[in-house]
Amino acid sequence: ADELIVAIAGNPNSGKTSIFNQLTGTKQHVGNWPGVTVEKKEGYLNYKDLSLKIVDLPGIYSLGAYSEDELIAKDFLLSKGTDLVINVVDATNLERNLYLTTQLLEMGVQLILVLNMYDEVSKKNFNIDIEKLSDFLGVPVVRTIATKGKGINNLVARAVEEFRKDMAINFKIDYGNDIEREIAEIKAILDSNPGINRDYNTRYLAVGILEQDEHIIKEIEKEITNYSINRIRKSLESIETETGEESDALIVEKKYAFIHGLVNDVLKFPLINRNEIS
Ligand code: BGO
Repeated sequence: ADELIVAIAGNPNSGKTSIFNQLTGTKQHVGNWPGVTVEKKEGYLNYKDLSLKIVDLPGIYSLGAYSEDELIAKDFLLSKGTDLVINVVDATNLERNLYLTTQLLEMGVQLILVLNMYDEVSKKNFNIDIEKLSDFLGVPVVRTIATKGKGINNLVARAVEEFRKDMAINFKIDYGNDIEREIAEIKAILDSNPGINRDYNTRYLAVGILEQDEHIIKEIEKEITNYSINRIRKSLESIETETGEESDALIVEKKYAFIHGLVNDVLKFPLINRNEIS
């Protein structure tokens, strides 16, 4: 039978471990990520004719290059070994948790969004329009209460369904004219460079360069000519002269603005429906 590689990604304390345990039960294996002492948990789950291998990534707030955990998660996802990402978020804290989600979507991975801790949402007397959220992001959204095992069967069914669709993720944040021009310029340089792996989403890499992600920049510098590197540097400088701001600050600002707008649109007060989860 086919084996599906499923990675669980999410912020610390979003309930990743609880979801992982619900999915894999006792079929778990704990080791280390290669070369580091960070714990790597893997587990298995059978669903219909499929065998799912579940890999629990370290808990992270973003896919930057600032911590070992972020690098582990990013390397694993960029290595293209993953068929699907289960992105667990704390539903009571959407605004903070969706930052990682937007980065995963920009990377272009197949993803299912899990709004965990939904019992807390109900208690806090608000509701989330999951259809709207799903439409905005272009991915399925499910609700869970991991500690009670609620929503887990539905999560598995929807995850497998999503994998079978094999749809291209076409998520884009509009960063505004100045930045979009430079993204296009850098993307064109990367696209025309034979050293850049064809599997990579070059828009994601271009945004990463503008975010001044050291890890992405270092990897790309290995693969492209000095001439191209200089053109990319020029691109970065021209944003900074035109806007008077650092490109990474601009990108982060735009991401937060996008998420803020999105969260405002999908949060509902007061509670109108009962949040029942099958
Ligand atoms: C403690 N609902 C609620 N209410 N809580 C949840 C849910 C949910 O759907 N899912 C998880 N939790 P992890 P990461 C704890 O450990 O899975 C709880 O970091 C406690 N511990 O039980 O560990 C979960 O892997 C003492 O809470 O998350 C855990 O992503 C008092 O959220 C916490 C209260 O879940 C984090 C809670 C000794």
